[in-house]
Amino acid sequence: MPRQILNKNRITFLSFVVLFLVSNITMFSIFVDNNMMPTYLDVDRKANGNTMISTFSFLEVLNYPNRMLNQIPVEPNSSDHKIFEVDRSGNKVWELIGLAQPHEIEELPNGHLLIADTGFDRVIEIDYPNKNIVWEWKPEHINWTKVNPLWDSSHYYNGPPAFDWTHLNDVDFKQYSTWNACLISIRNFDMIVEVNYTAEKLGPSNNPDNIVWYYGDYKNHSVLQRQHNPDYLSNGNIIIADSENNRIIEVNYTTKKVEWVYQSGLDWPRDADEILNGNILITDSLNSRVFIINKESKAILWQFKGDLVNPYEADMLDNGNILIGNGIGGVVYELNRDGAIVWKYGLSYLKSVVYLNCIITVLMSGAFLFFLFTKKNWKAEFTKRKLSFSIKSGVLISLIIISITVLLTYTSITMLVFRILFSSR
Ligand SMILES: [Ca+2]
Ligand SMILES: [Ca+2]
Ligand SMILES: [Ca+2]
Repeated sequence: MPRQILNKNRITFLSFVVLFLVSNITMFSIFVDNNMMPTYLDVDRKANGNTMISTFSFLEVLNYPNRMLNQIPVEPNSSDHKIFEVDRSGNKVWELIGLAQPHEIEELPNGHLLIADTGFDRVIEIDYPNKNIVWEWKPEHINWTKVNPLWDSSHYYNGPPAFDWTHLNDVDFKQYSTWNACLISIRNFDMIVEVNYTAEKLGPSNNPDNIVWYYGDYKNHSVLQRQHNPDYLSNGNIIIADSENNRIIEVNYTTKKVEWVYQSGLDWPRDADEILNGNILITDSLNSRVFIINKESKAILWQFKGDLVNPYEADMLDNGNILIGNGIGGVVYELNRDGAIVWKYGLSYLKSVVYLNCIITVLMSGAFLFFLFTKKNWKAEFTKRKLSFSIKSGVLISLIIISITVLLTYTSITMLVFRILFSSR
């Protein structure tokens, strides 16, 4: 009799293990094959209400986990790396492929797009909605010694200018009264440069004389360390997410002195924007949070952590909502100031996996409990094997409670594991 029970137990247990594996693998394949689990980097709301999203697929991460490290170029027309535009209903209305981990999109006043095409080490301008490249700027073409006589080629070329050697990760645009400028972040140079865009467009382009300002110095990490998203401030200074120094700094444009620092509890911040009233919106990537501080007092005025996994950047929209490119979380969010989601694009793979596994765990534990309570001879079991029975029941009931708790509150373990696995710097 006990032998039979044990066999049934085994069969039930094995069935559920198989169910776990099959359902998880199926779900994973569906998400990966359909490019439903991308990494969202820059997200911008356009004047027409659509949203521009720069992304690369999770398939890319799986196939080439060390692409950047080993400088393995992206195939020229790979659709795994792209920028696309979605309308309010989530319809894709425009798409540009042929990029490599594009990190930034900047809509110009004439409707053209500036793109930081990170892996291909360049800034390109596209005559949107066409897709012709009308300007290209590459650090590779710059004679850096002309920018600073102390910089010879060995200063920057710690390898041949192959794929992703500079990791050029941002471009910002500014209209001065008589000329226009681009602020470009060259991460592996630990440096940002301001380029005279007007002069570049007149040509010849990629002219070192058109670099009118720079900040940072290769490997001098007390100045900058692998930064992201430098922006012009309204006072003319530059704000920079000094990512691997875990701080946000404001640099005086004239003196190049650091005028303001925020570094309280940051872990790889990748974006800091000046918003209304001079407050600062910060994307704290490895802490998976987006928050707003008062610039003077540095007090946190607003914070959102729910369902973010390694977010890349956030913008405050004209309506006061916050748009977030949720890194490897698989979803772009627009939140109101109460933290409620008012618009989203994409599906959360992580969330789906957690839900699926919790549901299976509840079912599995429930079935075991049912089996225990109905098949066992209560009185006999209690006197004979009280301890083992109680432990079994206790463990299963705990599993159910834990699963329900995770189902209800979400986040936690799976999120943390994914964060650690895929937060490649
Ligand atoms: Ca942008
Ligand atoms: Ca930016
Ligand atoms: Ca931003």
